[in-house]
Amino acid sequence: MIKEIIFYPLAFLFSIITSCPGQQQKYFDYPLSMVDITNVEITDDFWLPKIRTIQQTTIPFALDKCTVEGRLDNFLIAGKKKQGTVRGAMPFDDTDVYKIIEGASYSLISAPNKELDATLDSIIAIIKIGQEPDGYLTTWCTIDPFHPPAPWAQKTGKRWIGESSNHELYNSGHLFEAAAAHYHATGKRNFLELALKNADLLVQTFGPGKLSMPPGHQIVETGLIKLYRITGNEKYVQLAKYFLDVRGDSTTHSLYGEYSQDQKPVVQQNVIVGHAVRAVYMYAGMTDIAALYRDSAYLKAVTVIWTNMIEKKIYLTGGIGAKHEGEALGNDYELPNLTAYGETCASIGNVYWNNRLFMLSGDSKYFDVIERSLYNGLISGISLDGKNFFYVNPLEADGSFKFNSGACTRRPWFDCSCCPTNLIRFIPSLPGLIYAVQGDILYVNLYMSSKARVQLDQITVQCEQQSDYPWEGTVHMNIIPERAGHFTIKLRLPGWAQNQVLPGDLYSYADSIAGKAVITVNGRELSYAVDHGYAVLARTWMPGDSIRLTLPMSIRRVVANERVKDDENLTALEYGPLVYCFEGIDNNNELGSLTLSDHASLKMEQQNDLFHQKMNIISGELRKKGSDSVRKFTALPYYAWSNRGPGSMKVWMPRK
Ligand code: FUB
Ligand code: ZN
Repeated sequence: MIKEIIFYPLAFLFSIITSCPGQQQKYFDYPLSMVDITNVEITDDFWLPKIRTIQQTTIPFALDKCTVEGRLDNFLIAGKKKQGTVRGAMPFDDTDVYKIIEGASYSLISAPNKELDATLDSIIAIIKIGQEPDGYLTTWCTIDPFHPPAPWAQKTGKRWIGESSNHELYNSGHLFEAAAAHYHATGKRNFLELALKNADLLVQTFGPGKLSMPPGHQIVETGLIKLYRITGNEKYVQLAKYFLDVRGDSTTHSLYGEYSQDQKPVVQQNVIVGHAVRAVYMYAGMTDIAALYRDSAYLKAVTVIWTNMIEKKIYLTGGIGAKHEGEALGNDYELPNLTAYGETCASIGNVYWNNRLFMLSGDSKYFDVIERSLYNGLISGISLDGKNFFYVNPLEADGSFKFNSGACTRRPWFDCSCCPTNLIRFIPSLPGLIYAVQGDILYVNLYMSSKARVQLDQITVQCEQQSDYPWEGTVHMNIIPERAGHFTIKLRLPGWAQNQVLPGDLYSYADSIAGKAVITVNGRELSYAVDHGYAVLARTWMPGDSIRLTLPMSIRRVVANERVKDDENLTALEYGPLVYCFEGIDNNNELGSLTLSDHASLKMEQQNDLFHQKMNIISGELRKKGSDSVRKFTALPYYAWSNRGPGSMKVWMPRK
């Protein structure tokens, strides 16, 4: 099982995490673990309203859509409690229901709500009706396998045989992820039992000498591993690994090709290709396998693929996917702005993947990717009111190209509503990303007001964060160990605060940084060592010690690598972790004829009226092309664009 260990830091070898008390685990695990969401309370002015909006607005809204569009009926029809043919438009409509349960479960941790808890139980009872006695669960196939709810699905009449497009294993994967979250949040087994029954059926069905092909759309791999963590059942890990190992193996199945990352064995893959969501979900699963098996071939593959992404294929907003066709990654440096895809789900999947890479390495570069996605190309997916969505997140709009699934602005829902329900499942899970631990080291990865209870090896620590991030770069922390004790706090120094847009040279700052990160402890400035992007504060901490971190937040100009032809001679603006954009509505609808000179003076001001919430807006002067006349301009955070109907928008502006 242990192949090679050369890629692993020594600490890894000795850090076997046992997640199932009382059970002897055969597998290894990540050397770092995230501080569990149940131990973190967010009090932040930026994120808490977003999490609340998901629970109070988006979840009821999405449940209503699922009801009206027949997603719940499908479970009843499959279980013969209701007459009818399959409803909906996609063979994976079941997953929207699972994803809502997942997000709702996470939201119950931070905001207990008996009514929502009971609603989830009644939905789970409906799902149970749609499950076949042997555990099979994909409603359209149970209702009528010859009539999938999409013309492109395969009518094989047999379970799993059309897996390259039919999404039965994708349905299982989301079922497992959601059931794990529901069990974690509520301690109830009602949903988990359905998932385990389905997982056991997969274990009986797939493997060497049985059905041997990979999922068409990945996610079952990470879902199975979550079930393993709960149950300790090693067959789930083995099946997850099998689903990855069988990919690209033409002796077992006829290959699906690059679109599904099934062009060659996963450990031989070295570039990020194909359908973007499938890709990042798969790499997340591969990273789990790298950790659980300490498999150096898996580790090498995800590291090389990540480097390709970060150096050549990621948008400034953290989005990935350059092409509408196939919802896919483009070639190296192919990053068009108007026709960018940047699917919201891909940003979410990229966060899941980068979080796992962080847990393997303790390197803050993965959190630079997470933070960039989070504050830009991920939350851009949801409107400020929580009821309108982007499936596609371009970096430019002309007001007429219908980039967003047939619309040139946000839409309330889609026939394929993967992105709204992925936002529902992801955003309430955010508290689980802030802190991590390894031994007696506490990592602080994200800055947002919060209170956490952290168990280090030798000591329990309460940690309170107070900040106005991303509008200001000062973070106050109160450290309250249960007693005086020696341990290390590692504060992430974001790439942007160290003059690095992202790891690699795809983007760079065209101006210079104003100062460096300053840290004081109990009012005294400290000099600090930097390790893998973290300021290291190792000392004896006393209850009531306070830290102040001041990050140099200022307006920055970014330029892209000259090989990105679509960004040639263009510049973009950033402030802290935020990418800014220019909307026609604020700029006299003249975006096509304006330039942003390198010397234009730029001003940051707080503008709380525009959307009735705190927001920093950049203003300055743009020059009209070919003339000396200047126009005052306004740029706002990218995530907030298109909250006032269709219109033009640009992230990148001509410099001359
Ligand atoms: O195929 C399931 C989901 O629907 C994908 O992840 C999205 O890209 C959309 O195609
Ligand atoms: Zn999506």
